[in-house]
Amino acid sequence: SCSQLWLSLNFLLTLILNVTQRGNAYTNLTITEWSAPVVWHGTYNESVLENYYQNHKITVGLTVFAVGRYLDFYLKRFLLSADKFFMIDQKVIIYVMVDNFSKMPWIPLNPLHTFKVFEIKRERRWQDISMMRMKTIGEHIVNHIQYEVDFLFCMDVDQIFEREYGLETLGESVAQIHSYWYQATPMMVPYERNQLSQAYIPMGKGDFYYHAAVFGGTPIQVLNIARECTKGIMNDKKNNIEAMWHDESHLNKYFFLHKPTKILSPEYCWDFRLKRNSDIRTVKLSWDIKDYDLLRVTA
Ligand code: 2GW
Ligand code: MN
Repeated sequence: SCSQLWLSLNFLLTLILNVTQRGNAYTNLTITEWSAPVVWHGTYNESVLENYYQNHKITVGLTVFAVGRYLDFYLKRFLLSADKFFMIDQKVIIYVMVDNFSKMPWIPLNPLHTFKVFEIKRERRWQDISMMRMKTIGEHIVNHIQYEVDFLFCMDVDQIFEREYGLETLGESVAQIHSYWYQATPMMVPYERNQLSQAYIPMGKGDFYYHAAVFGGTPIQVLNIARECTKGIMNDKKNNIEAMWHDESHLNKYFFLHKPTKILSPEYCWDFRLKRNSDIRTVKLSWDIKDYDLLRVTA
């Protein structure tokens, strides 16, 4: 009958939605199965955090790479916004890795914030520019960063801080939910599916799809992330394989095996081209514009 058909259609639809989308109950998930907080705007108390850190002085590090056209186009905007919104009132060291020291934009910084600028060699392929960041981050943590900061973030340069990005984001190991996939179930997300790749995650497994544009933690944890990802990338190279989303695929594999202790909501790395629903209350960091024609021609 008609109503039976309607019921089974309804059932089918619910089934499809359950497989492809995290239901509404999950969109504002504030704690994971392994009891890690998922930080959304409004889930933390700023004055409690500020009081605590008043008596526990810390320094926060931030690595950013700007090579080739990304140095001309993105770095200055990233740094200006970081100085304004990243860990206001905390000591910050921004580790800037550039391929041309003379192009460094020396913007004036808040007195608690400093730069350390390093010249790195430019990889020929853009995929390698992105992936080899993991190797460089690891080397710098071993050589000096571990003695200089209590927490470290590693970020893409093609983004802009929009609002206060503060103490609520600090943790042992911190992962960023990718804004494109925050409502998707693990079945749907673009994990690496080639079984021969070190980044392989079996269909249906996994927790969230994490964005490699932001990750962090204590220097020792970030060192472990960087080392494991570098190992995976190098092993794949040896076997002539490249994971679909490069370092991001390997980062997702890492956080699949070693669950992050804190997760940041898509408000912490939002793409304004996406339709914003009521989940996204305050955007703290947003994707800068991407003009592939302009940026990727010589990469
Ligand atoms: C990258 C791709 C194509 C052409 C150039 C570049 C490029 C990247 C470059 O010429 N110079 C440069 O400094 N980079 C650095 O690598 C820069 O810090 C940039 O933010 C980062 C990652 O490249 P990006 O931002 O163009 O990649 P997305 O935004 O597509 O990022 C995701 O996927 C990447 C792997 O494909 C990474 O995992 C990245 O962390 C993800 O956010
Ligand atoms: Mn990016």
